[in-house]
Amino acid sequence: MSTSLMRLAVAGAILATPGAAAAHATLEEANAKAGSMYKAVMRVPHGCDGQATHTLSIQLPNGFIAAKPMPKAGWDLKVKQGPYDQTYDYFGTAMSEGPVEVVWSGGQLEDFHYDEFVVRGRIVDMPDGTALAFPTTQICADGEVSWSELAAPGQDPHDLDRPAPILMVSSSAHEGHGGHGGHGSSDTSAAIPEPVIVGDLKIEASWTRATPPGARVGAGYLVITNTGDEPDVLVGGSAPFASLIEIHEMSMIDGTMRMRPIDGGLVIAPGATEKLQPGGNHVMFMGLTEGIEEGSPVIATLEFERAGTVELMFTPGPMGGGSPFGGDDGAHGGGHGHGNHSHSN
Ligand SMILES: [Cu+2]
Repeated sequence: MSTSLMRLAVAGAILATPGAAAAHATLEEANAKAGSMYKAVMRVPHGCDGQATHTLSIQLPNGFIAAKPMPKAGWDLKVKQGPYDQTYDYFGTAMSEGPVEVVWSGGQLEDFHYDEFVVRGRIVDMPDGTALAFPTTQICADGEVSWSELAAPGQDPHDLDRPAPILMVSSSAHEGHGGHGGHGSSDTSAAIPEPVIVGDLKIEASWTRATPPGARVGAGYLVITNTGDEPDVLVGGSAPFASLIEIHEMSMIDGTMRMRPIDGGLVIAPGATEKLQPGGNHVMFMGLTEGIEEGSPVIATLEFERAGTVELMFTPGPMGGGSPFGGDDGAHGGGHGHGNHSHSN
């Protein structure tokens, strides 16, 4: 049927029926902990519109690293390698690339059959409540079904015709203190530096992450409050340990979270507090000329359109870990440390 492709191109309007909701490709276990191994079992309940599926591909999200697919009898297995969104620490090894897509082909999943496709990998540390999409495509003789739609902000995922299978990641930080063990920093959280005031801006809790050997990029996180009546814009900065500073945002591109420079910089509206944190907006230290080590704070200069430049100390947390100040963003109330003024270093 040569019309199948055209029908697919106009998507759900034609094919969506209430009954179809039960037949989505889904993950058997849709919840996992950050910092754990996760076995993604993709459940595929049928072929495409009457035809058998001969090829199935799963795109692996950022933050799901060192993935290994399970071979299936009767199917050829191919793993596509590619760059990760950042350099991750994998048990002491810097990992900046790896499997990004798995393709099983040459099989025969009949429309009236059900099958499962398995990939195991590591979920890196990420903020509580992060949604990881595993866009999945079934290819048949005359067309394909792509489970790759993502809910826009405020949209109910149930309204999607072809939703991408989603894994919800919860943070082990919510289990209380010391959940990570090993690096020993959880019960000796670094003192939060005094807020730095520059113009109408109050800047708090600036931190970074220790980088694995050979890493070329690092990220900076901080909380900026605009106490004035005019908007200000974080446009960039400079640092002696990096060749360039960019201000990045995260956005969904082709079903994966990717980071990219924010056009024109990050606006801090009057009265607003902007939290730059893992999984969201961040300061990107590009072209690291030296690694960032836990216990050795680094100094960088940030530049704001109105407030001008400000020198900040970024306290490194553990490699791939959370804020050295304890909380998700380090900006929880009270208990500011002494003798750790950002501007005096
Ligand atoms: Cu970035």
